[in-house]
Amino acid sequence: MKKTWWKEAVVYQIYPRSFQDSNGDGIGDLQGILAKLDYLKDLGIDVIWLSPIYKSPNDDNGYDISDYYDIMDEFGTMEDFDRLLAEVHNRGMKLIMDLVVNHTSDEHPWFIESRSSKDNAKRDYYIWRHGKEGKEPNNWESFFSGSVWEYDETTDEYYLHLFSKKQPDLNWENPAVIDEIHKMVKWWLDKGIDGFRVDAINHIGKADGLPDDPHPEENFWTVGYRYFANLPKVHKQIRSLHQEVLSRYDIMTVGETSGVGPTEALLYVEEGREEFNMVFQFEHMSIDSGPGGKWDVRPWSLLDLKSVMGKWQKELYGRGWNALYFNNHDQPRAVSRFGDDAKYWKESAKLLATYIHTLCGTPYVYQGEEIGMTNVAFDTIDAYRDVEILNMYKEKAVEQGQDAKTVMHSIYAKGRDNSRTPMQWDAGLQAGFTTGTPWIQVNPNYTRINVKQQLQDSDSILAYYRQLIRLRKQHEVMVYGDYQLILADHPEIYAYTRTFGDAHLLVVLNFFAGTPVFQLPAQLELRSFKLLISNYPEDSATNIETFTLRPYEARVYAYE
Ligand code: TEU
Ligand code: CA
Repeated sequence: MKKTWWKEAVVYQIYPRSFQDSNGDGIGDLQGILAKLDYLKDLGIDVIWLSPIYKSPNDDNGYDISDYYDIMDEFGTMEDFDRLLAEVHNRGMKLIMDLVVNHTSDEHPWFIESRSSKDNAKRDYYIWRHGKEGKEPNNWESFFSGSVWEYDETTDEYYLHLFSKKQPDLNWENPAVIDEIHKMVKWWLDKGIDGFRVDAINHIGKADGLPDDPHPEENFWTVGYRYFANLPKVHKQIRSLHQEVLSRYDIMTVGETSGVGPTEALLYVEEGREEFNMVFQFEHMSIDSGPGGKWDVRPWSLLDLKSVMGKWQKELYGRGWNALYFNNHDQPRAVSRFGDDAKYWKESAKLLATYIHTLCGTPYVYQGEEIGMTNVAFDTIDAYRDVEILNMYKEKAVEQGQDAKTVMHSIYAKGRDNSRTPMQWDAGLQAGFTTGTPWIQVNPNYTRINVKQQLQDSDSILAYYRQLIRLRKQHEVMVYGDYQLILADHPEIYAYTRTFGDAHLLVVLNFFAGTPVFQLPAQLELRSFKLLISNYPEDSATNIETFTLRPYEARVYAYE
């Protein structure tokens, strides 16, 4: 197995809008991030991933770009960025940007020109079609509710947008678009950034002819979705970007590719494919969703998590590489979703972190997860900001007349704003995020959950993350070790070993509030063992053959 820096790294994702405001306008910014670099260095972070900071009208908080070559006004200037990059490098850390090229903002000059007339040079930078019998060109559904088509009066045609109507999809069949993207990516890499997280890249290829989905009544995620997700044609474009640009730099790349299983993911990440180093898959993010998708909230089972993640660990081992995460700006907070953000808040936050950091792959820490930030439940829809939430609420509660309380509960469980409330730095005004009025309300539990309090508590979640990350640097078996599941059928205990040469780890995780008894399988022989980390005080009487686990208890042993 080839050893590289991006396999050994821990990545920290910053959602700049909610991280730290330096000028009191209630919006996070680059100077705010600069002020927190030592905090990240002290945590042990190697790579920082910035969600988009380019010029944007912020319909989707930066994922709608209107100028790839400049910084959005709210976040500061290009000089601020250059200084931030230099200071990140001065601390021995790296910085990767979010590359959003499936679509632009409708306020990008390319789109303004494209929509101006049917015969202008940039018309085919985007995907325009005539209506069909006075309706949209086909029946595909947008991720942000409604049709993927928006009618444009000027030229009496529709343009395609998989996301919001202010995010028109670029036409990746057009060589001029590909040239523009390659040029822009090279420009940023020549500035010295260390790679990219590549947004929604699995959607850049659409089915030839843009055909109707013949079964719109069926499950969107298995039928319609397949007309614009992970089509074979996307690999040609990604490989071209790799060969023409990415391959010329010592960088890391992580593609965002929802809808793939490990076999399909290998088409993106297998060594030799010359596409991405790793991808964010979503299979473990749907174990609590029904056939209706993310808003169809269902209970999840540990056996599902074991089978999904076990597949990824086994199939990519030695062939590709996993990106390991439970949290990001699109997902609800894991401690509320898969842990217990009430009685066993601290224990379960540490348990979930232990899991992500002891699998084989690169762990991603999303801002606030390192202090156990939780979901939020605002009283009214007016407190929410996310375009996906607002569109869904309008479609379900207003237009379809679904029960508003039920819709709000699905937002409380799965809404993206759960992870977009301001970072909780201290128990002071607005959690120390801003001296002004935050663009979105702070989670009221900031007085109890904040960085300042946890920096002073050696038993805090923050201290535990620092310890976990440090362990990773001391034990390469945590990075490169082969994953072997044990106790496969246990409904509460998730246990596995990691092996790399003669280094071994035994990881034992109790994912619930019960007190199950761990039985070491007969085939496992531990001549000697040492507890490396746990979220409980060490039980000195431990008989490694069998011991009772405490609620949400995590133990990691090194053994021979
Ligand atoms: O998310 C894209 C994304 O999540 C889809 O690829 C996925 O298939 C769908 O949501 C179902 O899970 C990225 C960004 O992370 C997100 O914040 C943006 O809103 C979106 O792209 C558009 O840029
Ligand atoms: Ca600001």
